[in-house]
Amino acid sequence: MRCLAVCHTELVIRLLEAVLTPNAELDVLVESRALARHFESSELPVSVANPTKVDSYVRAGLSPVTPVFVEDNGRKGLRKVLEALRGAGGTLIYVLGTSLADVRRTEELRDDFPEVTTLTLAELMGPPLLTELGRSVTRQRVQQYQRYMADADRVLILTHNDPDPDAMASGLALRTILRRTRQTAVIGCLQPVTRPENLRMVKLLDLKIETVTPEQFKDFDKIALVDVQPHYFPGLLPHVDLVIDHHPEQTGYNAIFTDIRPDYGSTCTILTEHLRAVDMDISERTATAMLYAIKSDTLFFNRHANRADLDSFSHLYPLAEATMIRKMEGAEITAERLDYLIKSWQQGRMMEHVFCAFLGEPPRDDFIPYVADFYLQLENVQWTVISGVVNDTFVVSVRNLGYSRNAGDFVRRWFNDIGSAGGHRTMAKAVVPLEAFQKKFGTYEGSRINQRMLELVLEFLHETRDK
Ligand SMILES: [Mn+2]
Repeated sequence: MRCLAVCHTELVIRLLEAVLTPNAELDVLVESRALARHFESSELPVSVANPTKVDSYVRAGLSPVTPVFVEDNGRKGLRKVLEALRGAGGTLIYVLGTSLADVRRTEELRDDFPEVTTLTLAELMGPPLLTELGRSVTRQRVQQYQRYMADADRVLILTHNDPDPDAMASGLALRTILRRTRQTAVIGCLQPVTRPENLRMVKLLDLKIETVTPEQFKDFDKIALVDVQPHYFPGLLPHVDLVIDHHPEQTGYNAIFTDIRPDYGSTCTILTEHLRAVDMDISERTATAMLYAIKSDTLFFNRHANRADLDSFSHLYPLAEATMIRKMEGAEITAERLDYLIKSWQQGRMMEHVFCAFLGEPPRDDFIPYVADFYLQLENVQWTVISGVVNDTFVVSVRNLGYSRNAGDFVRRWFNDIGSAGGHRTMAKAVVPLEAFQKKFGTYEGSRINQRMLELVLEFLHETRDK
């Protein structure tokens, strides 16, 4: 491809040469003889011509498929240059400005020259420059905590209970950044992994996630939290050195270093940036875990994800083992989950597009959201409300298709006063001590609990419809 540039400054000519000439031929047209002389010894063909004359472009061999870059030097002549280019048959015209004032001026010409594309050096250079600057800030921060943790004998990387892929992969990533081994940096939690797909990840990647007790915290010289913040462990942590998390920022704790970014889809995204900032090699196993974590925490970019998540994903992708991720994702339906799907289908109730079922006392609470997600896929179902009792706690998961009332409002409406209740428009959860549930709703018998839940949803939906 051949390109033509109409320029006034050496910098812009050199810039275009550096960017374009590996792939394209570049001819440069300048008005000033003095400027042309700067390129006498270079291989770049720079010729002197009047850029406001049609003839100049005809002689330069301009065709409708030649991209033309016009440097806007802020002088009045731009309109004449564009008219001459058009007169010579040019159609692929890019005006290159340096300032916002240039953009405004070119925009005034837009009505007369709709075919012209406006670019500024600021927007061309800005994104990579800002990324680089951001990386330097991150680099400083990472180097600080690397130094601070360096002389500790043993570090505890603590995650939330029942660690999910993001928590576990963040542990691996942080261990890499701290240049430590399994022995000198323990990834730990108070309650171990239970969900089948997470256990599968542990097995396939040979992860060692240790269950620790609060009494053991003092055996570690330094404690780092990933994918969780100290308020999750009220009164249990003697001190916290480092917190890296993407959940909403909590107050009321002291940590030496924190990096909390609630607008990120996963903690692994933050840690990918840390690893990149200090040019750390990421092993295939760690990259695989982190890629899987970003995928699962963002529901493959279906839930809260931003540019940084996409960027980290594409950085990790070539480093990870794709077949391993397919294995980790594996079959979602296990025999025991199928039991609960069948049970809820036989005992559940469907009314006004709401599917409501009580699972009794499942051995783990993940059966409840699983069943709620599953039945939302069923034809004609718009809401699912699935409940069960786990360790004397009444747990309810609510899902809807997103175009009706807010699921979070529903659980807060009925359960906020007796337990914890919260969530978003399409998914919400409430966890209530069984005793408190019975006291407020006066029942604990399977089919009646379910009947009561169905009444609560319908009442909620009707009261909002009447408003
Ligand atoms: Mn997470």
